Amino acid sequence: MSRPADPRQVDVDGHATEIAERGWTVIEDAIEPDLIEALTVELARLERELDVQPADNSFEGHKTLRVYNLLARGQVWWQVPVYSSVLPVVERVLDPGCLVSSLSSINIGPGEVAQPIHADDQLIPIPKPHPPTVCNTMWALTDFTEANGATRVISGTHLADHSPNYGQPYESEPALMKKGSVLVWHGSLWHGGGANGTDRRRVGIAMNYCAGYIRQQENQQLGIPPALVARMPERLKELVGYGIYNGLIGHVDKQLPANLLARSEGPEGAAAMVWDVVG
Ligand SMILES: O=C(O)CCC(=O)C(=O)O
Repeated sequence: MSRPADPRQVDVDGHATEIAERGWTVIEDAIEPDLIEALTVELARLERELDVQPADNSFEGHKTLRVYNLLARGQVWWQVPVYSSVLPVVERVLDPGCLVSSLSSINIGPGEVAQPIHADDQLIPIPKPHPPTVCNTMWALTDFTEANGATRVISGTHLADHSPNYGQPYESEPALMKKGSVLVWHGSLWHGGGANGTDRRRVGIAMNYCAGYIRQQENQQLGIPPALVARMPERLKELVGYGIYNGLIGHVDKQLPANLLARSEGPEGAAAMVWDVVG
């Protein structure tokens, strides 16, 4: 396993403030080069072996390859949700009870057009603006340039009282990143993948998180075989949804879901629900 970038180098407060104020931030040089290399090789293998083809719709793209449910597709991906130079920023934006919402790749091919501007939380029917219920990240496995389709963002829109109209053109700017950097944004931020006018692919890993009290976008409990989850480190088990939020949400007969997994290494016995604590 690769060693994560030194989390002490990451200004968690500064990044969280930037997200609160403009809706997005870039953590530069966040990913260790050997992990970038491992993810790049593994993604290429998956795309080949799964014979991944573009979905051919305006949202997922016409020349874009996406592989979903990556945590079920190899242990190299298990390093991503818990990565120590990124997760603390997400925990500051949501809270430490946050969950993996989805983990997928977005490989934008030459000639791809821009994705419609959207907000990742726009299907959640609660009035806006609201505190972040979603916090998403894009790991740059290649440089992200204006020419090759860097994610386009519209600063400040996470504070708007509505979501964008799908398909309407908006003025936006590219979130430029060097390979190895990570873009983090508030789920209400208006954004979209850029057009790729180059002859090279723009490859990113979309590591998306949500608050511990809302539903995950990809169903992690069904999508990842429980026997596989049982082998995950405890923090990753919590992040995929086998913990309980605020001492209550997600329990099974007052037990931690992680305890009910086959071969779980978690503590045995019933967990203290919030009911027990309040007396
Ligand atoms: O590929 C990108 O840069 C952004 C993609 C995105 O926002 C999405 O698919 O929801």
